[in-house]
Amino acid sequence: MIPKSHPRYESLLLRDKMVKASKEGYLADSALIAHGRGEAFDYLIGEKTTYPAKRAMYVAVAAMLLSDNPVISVNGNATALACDEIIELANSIGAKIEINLFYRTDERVKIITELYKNHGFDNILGSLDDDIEYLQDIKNQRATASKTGIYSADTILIPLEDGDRAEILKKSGKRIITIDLNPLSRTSKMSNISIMDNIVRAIPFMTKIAEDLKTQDKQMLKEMIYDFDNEENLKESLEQIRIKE
Ligand code: PTJ
Repeated sequence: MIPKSHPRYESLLLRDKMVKASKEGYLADSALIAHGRGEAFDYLIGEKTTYPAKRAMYVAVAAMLLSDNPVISVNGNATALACDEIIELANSIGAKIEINLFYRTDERVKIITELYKNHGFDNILGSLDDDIEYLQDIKNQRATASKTGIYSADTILIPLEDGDRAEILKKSGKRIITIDLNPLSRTSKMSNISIMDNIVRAIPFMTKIAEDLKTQDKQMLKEMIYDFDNEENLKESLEQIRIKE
């Protein structure tokens, strides 16, 4: 039990969630290492959502709202940290949720499927019973995609993704949005919209943005997307990382 008075309470709470998920058997072996890398970047931005991240989130939500088939791709880490919040965002923007694992095993897929169902999201894609296709005909586990989900999606949100998988998804011609605390990662660099923020802050904020943007004129959303320059925004994101005492 972590005392609320602990100065690193929020951060320890997230570690606790990760450890619990690891014990439940649905995290990749390297999930805690990935989490640690994220923590380090979060520390350097003061564990706060930055202005460039907010700008990217507005554009990301606009893109998802204008899409015909938006999908949120979830892996072990994203599920451990933000399962309920992801469900809320998906419901708010009318997106599908698909399990898409870098280190895919049937056992992990089974546990994550049950988890989303138990949290009230029944139509989870990428489960063991789903109709699976291979993106760009690459016959490896990393290229698997649900026929009605990622395979036919026009916009995909891929939080905490490995660069290799992100590349496969990007090459398949879809609009890629990422949430990644590392603005230098391959995933951040190759995505169309990169949100440098912690998933636990970003997803609930995006749900709030969705409630606002849903009432706005579609032309305005299109202009927001048109005016956005991801490379420029990533540069600004990088400038938020400062080593101060
Ligand atoms: O569940 P699987 O099999 O799909 O595997 C998931 C991991 C995350 C282990 C796998 O995709 C992987 O190895 O990813 P990488 O290459 O370590 O990339 C993860 C990225 O997420 C890194 O750039 C981290 O900085 C970033 N990250 C970690 N925690 C957070 C984060 N970004 C946002 N919020 C976080 N909480």
